[in-house]
Amino acid sequence: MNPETWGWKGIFHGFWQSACQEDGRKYIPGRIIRREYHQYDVVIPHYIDEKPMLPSACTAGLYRNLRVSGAFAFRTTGGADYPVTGDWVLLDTEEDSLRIHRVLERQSSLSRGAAGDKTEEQVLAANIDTLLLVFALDGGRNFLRTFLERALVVARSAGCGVCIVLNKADLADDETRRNALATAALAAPGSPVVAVSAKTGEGLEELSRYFSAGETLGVLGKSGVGKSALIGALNGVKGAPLGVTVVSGTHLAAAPLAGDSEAGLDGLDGSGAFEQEAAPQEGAVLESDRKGRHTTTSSRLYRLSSGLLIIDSPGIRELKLWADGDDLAASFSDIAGLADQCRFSDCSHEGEPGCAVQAALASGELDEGRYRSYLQLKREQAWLDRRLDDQALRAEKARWKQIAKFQKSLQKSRR
Ligand SMILES: Nc1nc2c(ncn2[C@@H]2O[C@H](COP(=O)(O)OP(=O)(O)OP(=O)(O)O)[C@@H](O)[C@H]2O)c(=O)[nH]1
Ligand SMILES: [Mg+2]
Ligand SMILES: [Zn+2]
Repeated sequence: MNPETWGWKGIFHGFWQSACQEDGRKYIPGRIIRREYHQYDVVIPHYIDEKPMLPSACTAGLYRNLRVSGAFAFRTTGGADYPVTGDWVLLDTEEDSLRIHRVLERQSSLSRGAAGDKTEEQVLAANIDTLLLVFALDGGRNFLRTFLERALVVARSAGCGVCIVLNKADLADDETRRNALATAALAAPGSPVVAVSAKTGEGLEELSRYFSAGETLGVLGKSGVGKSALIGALNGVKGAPLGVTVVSGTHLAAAPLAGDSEAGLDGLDGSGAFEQEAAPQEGAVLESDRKGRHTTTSSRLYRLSSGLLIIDSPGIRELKLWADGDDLAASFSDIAGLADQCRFSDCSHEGEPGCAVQAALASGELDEGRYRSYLQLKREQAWLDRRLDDQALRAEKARWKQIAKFQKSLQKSRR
């Protein structure tokens, strides 16, 4: 089982080697597959070509409930620095237990503004190649254009690709389906949009054709739209054996659960490294209808039988923007293109003379609803920029105050 099967890329290899050199340690790389508060489940893949990098005491496998090292906790400033599901981390022993010493630079990070008054980044998952924006065509509020537009800005800011999935197509009539597909295509020009049903399997083959083994997918959507059911169903596509490769079992900190054998890591041989999870399975669609809701409570990385990696995440109620002006402009490239033609370069498009956006609205070229979403998101984004500037200013002031204090105490001691 080589590391690529867990999403390892050349760029991480470079980060790993320079970190080892910098710190003079033989770090072991691993991927976070689950986080529970400050405990992490980490997969250490087998490094065929890098055997000497693995200390002999450590074997490939799944390690549960690891923590960050003391030095890591000391160095970090904010919550966003801590590992999340999908992160590649560097491990080393500390006081006889395996600890996380570093997080390798994220190639993408799915973030939103944290809940509450603090303006802070909350990272939901990392190193996602393509994010599935999942909606349900069940007639309720599970497919809203405004939410899709917001999610697209968030995905853009995350730095990953996007695929729009309209689930529960089995519950939608032809017209609902057509309208939804058209709305999604308008909001996300260029991104794939697929109507599927985790229940009947419709559209799943088309969806899986967009991805290949070793790629990491994420899901983003409201609770109950069928994210977990979709993952279970994708795992069963094309007659592949059912069952998701994951963990369950005892809390064994820093103890290898798998032998050093290649087969041990995949877990499909039942070696004990991985067990089949009851949660998302193809049967979950019918199962949970009977037994009540199986709502997902923490993000978790699954390795499907096809070799595709997917991070299942809890449903989100609120998606506060964590993005900059460029992310917004990229998601609304049609409006950004018009804005370039406005008479004033700082045009707010809310009634100035010579405004190309207003002209496009009047001619019907630009959709009114899309325009309103844009204004709303732009206001929110500008507010975020101001808050971050304020915070940076306050931090800078505090730093100078500290320096002044230090100088004063120096002068005192010299007297
Ligand atoms: N009819 C129909 N029902 C579905 C489909 N997909 C999922 N469901 C049902 O929708 C409900 C919610 O599915 P989940 O997969 O738990 O939804 P989720 O998005 O993971 O929800 P959270 O984990 O709470 O975020 C379950 O009762 C599923 O059986 C589908 O394609 N068609
Ligand atoms: Mg779920
Ligand atoms: Zn304008």
